[in-house]
Amino acid sequence: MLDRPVNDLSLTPNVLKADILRHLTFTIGKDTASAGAYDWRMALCYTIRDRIMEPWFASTRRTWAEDHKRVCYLSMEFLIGRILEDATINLGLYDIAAEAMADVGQDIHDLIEDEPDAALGNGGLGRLAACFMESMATLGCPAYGYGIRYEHGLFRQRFEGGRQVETPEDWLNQTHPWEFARPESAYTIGFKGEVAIRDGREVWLPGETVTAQAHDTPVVGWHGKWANTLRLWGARATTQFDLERFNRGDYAAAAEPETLARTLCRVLYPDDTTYQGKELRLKQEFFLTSAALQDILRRFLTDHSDLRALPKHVAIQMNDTHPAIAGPELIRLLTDEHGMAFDEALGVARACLGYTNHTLLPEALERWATFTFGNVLPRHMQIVERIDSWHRRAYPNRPHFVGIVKHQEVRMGELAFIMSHKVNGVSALHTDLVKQTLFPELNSLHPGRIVNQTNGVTPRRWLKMANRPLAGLITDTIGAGWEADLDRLRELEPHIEDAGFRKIFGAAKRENKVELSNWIRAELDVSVSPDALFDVQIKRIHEYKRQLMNILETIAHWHKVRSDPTANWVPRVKIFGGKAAPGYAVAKEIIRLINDVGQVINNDPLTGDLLKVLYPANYNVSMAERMIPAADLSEQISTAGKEASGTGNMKFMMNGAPTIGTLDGANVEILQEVGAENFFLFGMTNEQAMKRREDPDQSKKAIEASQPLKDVLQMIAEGRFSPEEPDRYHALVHRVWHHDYFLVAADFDAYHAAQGEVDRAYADRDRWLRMAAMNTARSGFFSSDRTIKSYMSEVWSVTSAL
Ligand code: F58
Repeated sequence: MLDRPVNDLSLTPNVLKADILRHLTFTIGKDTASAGAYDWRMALCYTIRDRIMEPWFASTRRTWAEDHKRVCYLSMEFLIGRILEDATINLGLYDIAAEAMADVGQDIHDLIEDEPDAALGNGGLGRLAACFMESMATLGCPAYGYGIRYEHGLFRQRFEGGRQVETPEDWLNQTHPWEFARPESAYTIGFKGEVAIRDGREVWLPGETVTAQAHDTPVVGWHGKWANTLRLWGARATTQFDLERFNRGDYAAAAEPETLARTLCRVLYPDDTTYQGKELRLKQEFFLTSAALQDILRRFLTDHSDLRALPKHVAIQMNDTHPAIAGPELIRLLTDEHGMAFDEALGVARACLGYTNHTLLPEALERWATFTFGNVLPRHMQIVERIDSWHRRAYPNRPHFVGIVKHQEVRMGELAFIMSHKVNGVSALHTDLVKQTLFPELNSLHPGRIVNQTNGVTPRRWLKMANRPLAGLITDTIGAGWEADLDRLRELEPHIEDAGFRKIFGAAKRENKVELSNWIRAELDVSVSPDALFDVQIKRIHEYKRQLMNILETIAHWHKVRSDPTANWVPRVKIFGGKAAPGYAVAKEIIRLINDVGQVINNDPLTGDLLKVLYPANYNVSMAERMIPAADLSEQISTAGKEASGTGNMKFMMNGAPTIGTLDGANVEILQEVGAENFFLFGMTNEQAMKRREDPDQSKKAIEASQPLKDVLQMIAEGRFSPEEPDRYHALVHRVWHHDYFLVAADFDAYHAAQGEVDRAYADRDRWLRMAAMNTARSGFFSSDRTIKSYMSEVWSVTSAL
């Protein structure tokens, strides 16, 4: 019943309540007298999940009945966050569910808050995959997301003496109520071993195997019209438990196969500092990819026989290079297991595959030592070499340095590029840089292959769900329907001229700020005024994102306020959030500095409420949902040319927070949409940055020329923020003076000046409200529905099944 209206009129709170009570009794095994929040939440989740089944089955049936082309999105990360509230809202059941819960004495808010985040990702790349899943479901684009069911998602962060401490995330300690285990969907995944010749053909004889087993989570779109599947692979031992060895007392050896299986799905790698020696990571990547491809072929062969037709039916998207082994693995399956000729298999694979690049940072581009690669995947090493020589023969005039295997390394970027029919960047600027700097030779050999697909975010989660007050105002002003047609936000524009509208817009923001202030008081024991300017930088901690520049500027501001505390300062609350990769020492030093600075500033009676620095630990999707609607100012201050796109920037914009930012990633397009008068632009362009780096003394010169920055660095070097260990930050200060690749010093004054402009704009309430509302009104372009529609037509050649 795909055209069932979302507000199924026969559905009343009483009907839902009966379902909840039934689940409480028969699924959870608790009675109402002893049920706690966890039990009630589970009962509610199962009740909501029940309602997804019909659209889910109907979607699957229709896809197969119409033999509809489908998208398979391969990603090492899906940063889903919580599911309950999102699914309930998409099904149009929120109000009914809230009433049903109230009827049994439970507050739905508390239950929503009780759900742990599914933190199966590091940052933007993983969250993008989650937004894409939701948009594909909303648009009726038949799709499977393929990922890994990590036992521990991204680590949990806490601060000890201001330092990041990592502990394992244990989201699977509780039952995950949204998934269905599919023990029958299992595939054998091999590693290592050798390649033998049998009947004149290569045969891979793996030395180790594990079994990949599917766990399916339905992803329901807006109004419950369509639901797709997120299929996450868990691992189990292929070989039977070795009872003989166990009985001999050799317990460790008996458990070896289980250990390999457990290790594979244990943790998500949060590291982009280096890829050296990460055999396990390579195994994880192959595990995901091989399981997904075997699944894709098995499904295809259930009702087709000619594998040459695969590209007509399946588009496979590689989310970054992590699943780039898909090229050689698909060729291996088609040739070794299904008897296709190599050249034909290569053509089929390339017609199916697409590759999205998410970074220009050379250290984050995967390369595997041929020794490691050949050891873990000996058959694939041969295939990679064959692809390389095929490409060499097909393009004899190519520059000699274009190749997949070079300097005893397998370059996954080049492999992904050569094995794809389309390669895309994630913002207009990034795509240009992918063409010019990352793959210039491949781009000229394959003109037209690189296309741009500017990222987007789902407005259902990031506006409708996260920001009730603003979503309510939007519906009251322009009517319902904008949630799935975000360009309609433009209809708000004429209303911005209306003082009454601006007032309600301001009140909605304030409501969110009051809520965040209450949370901050409860979590951090700090009082902040909701009338202060909430200035927010939340993202992975990385040098290129320049949280360091933010905290240095905060110190400069503090210094200024102290010198004249009675002047008419705009009170500011500086909010940071984010995790550093455990092996990334410099990022961890920045975290510690922010916390140390916060300690001093927050306890300074002279500045009092005029400035606070907050850094709640363990930033995740749920924390973002709390902070973004309450933000006044969005910090997007990366060194130009380094942030591929950014997606947080889009979420802030949608929620009416103007950006202070550089000409980097999607900031460029945000600026274009919202206009210079509604954006605080500062800093060097990518070209200027590249030129600037040619001068080895550039940072020294910038510091010498900036009294505020000089003072700030002096204060840090003297131990003003680390009195118990005055030289704690000597190395950090030294780096800013002498090895400032990310141009913190060179951009500092421009940033400081832009922050002054922010203060002036905020002090004029009316001006600020216009800017803020304009940001929301012009954010329609950044819906992931737009992005997905564009992938569907330009990359995947898939149409909607709705
Ligand atoms: C992010 N990449 C980009 N990588 O940094 C961001 O500009 C972009 O908006 C986003 O992708 C979506 O396109 C990103 O999040 C990672 O998290 C790495 C994954 C592999 C391990 C190291 C981090």
